[in-house]
Amino acid sequence: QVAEVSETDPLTLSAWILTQQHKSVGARGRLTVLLNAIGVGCKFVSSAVRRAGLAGMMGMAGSSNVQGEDQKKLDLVANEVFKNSLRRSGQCCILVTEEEDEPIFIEEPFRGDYAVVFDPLDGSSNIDCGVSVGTIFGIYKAKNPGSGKYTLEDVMRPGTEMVAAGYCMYGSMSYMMITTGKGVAGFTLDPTLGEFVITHPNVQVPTRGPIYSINEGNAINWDVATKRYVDECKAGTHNNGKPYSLRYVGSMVADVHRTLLYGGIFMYPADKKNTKGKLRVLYECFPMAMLVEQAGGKATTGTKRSLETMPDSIHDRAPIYLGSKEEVELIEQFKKEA
Ligand code: AHM
Ligand code: MG
Repeated sequence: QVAEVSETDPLTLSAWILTQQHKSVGARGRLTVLLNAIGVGCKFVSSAVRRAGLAGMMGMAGSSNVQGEDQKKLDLVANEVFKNSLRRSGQCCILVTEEEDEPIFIEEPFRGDYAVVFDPLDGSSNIDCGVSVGTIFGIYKAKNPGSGKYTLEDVMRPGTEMVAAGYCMYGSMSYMMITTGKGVAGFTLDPTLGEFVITHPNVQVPTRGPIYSINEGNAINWDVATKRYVDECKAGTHNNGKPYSLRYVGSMVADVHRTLLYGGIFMYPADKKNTKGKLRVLYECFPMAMLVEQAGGKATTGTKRSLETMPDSIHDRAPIYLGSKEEVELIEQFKKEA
């Protein structure tokens, strides 16, 4: 899956986005501008994440530094960065961010035809200890482009209508995975160039993978199908008696990133306490489900394809099981049998 990077001719994210645009008949380059704005936001956040400990940005919201300036927590900084970059791109009409209760309607002259849903810094419990966090985003095209009329209905839509989605993981390196509905491409931020260069031109999630990823601390509240699946992972029932490995970072971006590359399954089920699970439909489940499907994997709520969920509010939640096709199909089968 990994491509060699040419030292003298690296394919950068911006160049790749342009080539995608050239493939779409009638494209006017607006999505290109928007995706570039997201790329810039990710670079900014990547650099902020790397400096966070030194710059005193760790968990310090509300406190002030020696100059008496207010210091912001990294997730609030990331939110401001993306809001500004998206607004300035001139391509957005509505933004939905995990950090804000209300949707943001972009005013003229900055308004455009795309609605962007995002989690600027996901995995907040991992920020202060330096473990991987990430940005997740999904993009819809407004229902009536060019009309100047934009409503909440432009974002309250199933994930099948997203035109692009992706995430950036701020880990040992910063990785960007992106789809515009024609497969998944992966980029790695070259810190010396300050550019994302293509390293995974065509990501394919393996059809099986002996890794399961779930917060097992919630096991007491799981449903029958989830319990059965995890028990069978441990027993190696579907792996010639060899038990699966458990890997759980607690940052969705990191857990999904590993699942895309190594295969296996990532689960955040509904349980007795959280009857809709934890993860947010619009800016956590949908973008990841679109990426996984575009990479040949599957994503389900347990009873239906994740992307076909209709969110009932912008911060709605849904259970999710995603990853290798055959692992997800086992869960679907167990749900039916339960
Ligand atoms: P956050 O948006 O508050 O960071 O929460 C989302 C995160 C996901 O990244 C991760 O998959 C999940 O919460 C972990 O939850 P838990 O700590 O319950 O296992
Ligand atoms: Mg989140």
